[in-house]
Amino acid sequence: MRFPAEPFRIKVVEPIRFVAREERARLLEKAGLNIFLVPADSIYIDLLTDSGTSAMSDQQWAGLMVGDESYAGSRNFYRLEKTVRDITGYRHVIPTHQGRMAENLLFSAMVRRGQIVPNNCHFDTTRANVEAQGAEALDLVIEEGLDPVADHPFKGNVDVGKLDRLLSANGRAKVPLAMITVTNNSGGGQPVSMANVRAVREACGRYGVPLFLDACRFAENCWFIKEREPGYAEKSVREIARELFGLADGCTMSAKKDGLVNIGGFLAFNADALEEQVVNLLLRVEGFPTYGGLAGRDLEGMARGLGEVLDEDYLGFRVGQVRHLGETLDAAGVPSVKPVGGHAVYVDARRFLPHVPQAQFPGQVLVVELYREFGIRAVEVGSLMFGHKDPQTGQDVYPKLDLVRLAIPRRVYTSEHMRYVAESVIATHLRRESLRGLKLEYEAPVLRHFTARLREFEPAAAGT
Ligand code: P70
Repeated sequence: MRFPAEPFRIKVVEPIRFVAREERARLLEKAGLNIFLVPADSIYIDLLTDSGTSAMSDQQWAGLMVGDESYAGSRNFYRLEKTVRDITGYRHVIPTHQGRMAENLLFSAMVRRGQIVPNNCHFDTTRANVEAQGAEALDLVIEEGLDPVADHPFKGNVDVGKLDRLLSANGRAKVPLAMITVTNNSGGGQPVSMANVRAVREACGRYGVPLFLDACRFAENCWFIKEREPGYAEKSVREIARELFGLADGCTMSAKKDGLVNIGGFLAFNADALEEQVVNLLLRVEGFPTYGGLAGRDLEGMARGLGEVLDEDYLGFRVGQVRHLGETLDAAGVPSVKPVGGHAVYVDARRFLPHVPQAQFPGQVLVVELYREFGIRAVEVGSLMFGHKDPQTGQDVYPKLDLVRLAIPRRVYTSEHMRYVAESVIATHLRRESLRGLKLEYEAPVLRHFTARLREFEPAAAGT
């Protein structure tokens, strides 16, 4: 259960506040028990997301001072372009302000009404951008990827048999591109093997369908390939990344994850014909192609971050820190998705709180408790986020799993912070039977988890 110590030391500190329990309880009440509505400076350890929350290095901060804010032809763009070309091998590099804009540009250019885009699992914004074109976003992850306790080294893999059947039944006219998300965030941050990406490439190749990677967490995925896939232990993560990107025709990237920056992203690909369409759209909605909605200094931070994320001492520490949290919880009997993914530990709230039915949001119960008692912010990925009424029958529909994600920001928290998180979750688990379900008081028609308001059941009414 050991992992490498931090391969960095701390030069700048940012104080975090541990507000009193009564204050936390008051803020929660005011927020309608919705953690998205609690001000961040009243949170002690914030595990809401690993996106845009990384600590930049001294080299990245120094890079901000050499930002060239010219409207066109900024030197930082050329550095970013070279960095992305070196890592991916793709010819065209289009910066964007974050990942979802890269998705928007790609799907606007390539996807039409009535078409189907397969993926292992679409992330929410990817799905929304596919659906905005009037197309279907289809998830084809392997069976094991949907089972929280199945032990498989690459639970993010695509079911190639299903993909092949989809492609042979529909062909390129109906499937304009295929995607693979590395690592598979919606499936628990699980990696995809090189062999699987190669098999997907071959299936797509047979039907002339281009393949794109949703590459937000590509470095973490490559680290898992090095650790787990036969034949890769002696290869550098940089070599593995080059091979991985080489199997696809392009990628979308939210650099807020493995770009180690607080804002930024890009779309990269080989096809010359795609460039013209994408640039024309970019000019209308995002900016000139040498800045793509970002300042020159942001481009420099991204170029430097993309280099740093491939450092193997960093990756060993990073993936080790997340795994250690997962294994500590596991050893204490806290149920979670296994094996631990690259960026987060997902606690299984249905098994944690078997006495709280899905209609009473077990995941959110745990989220509320972790903040009220310990000042920790996690995020519910379950009945509150995905539950809805069936438009035909009017019945409530719940997702298979109610998970609580503890996403670990990169280079931000120390091992002592992680020990505090583990002890808090374990203490909550020990008194789990005293936790009560929640009731929705307000829900918006779409993406209700962001604005929902909830209330606790009175003790006498619990379970009814
Ligand atoms: C997360 C964030 C973003 C993301 C992703 C994949 C695989 C694209 C994007 C979009 C979003 C989030 C969720 C809950 C709370 C806060 C933030 N994922 N593809 O934490 O990228 O945000 O840059 O447009 O995971 O998982 P972008």
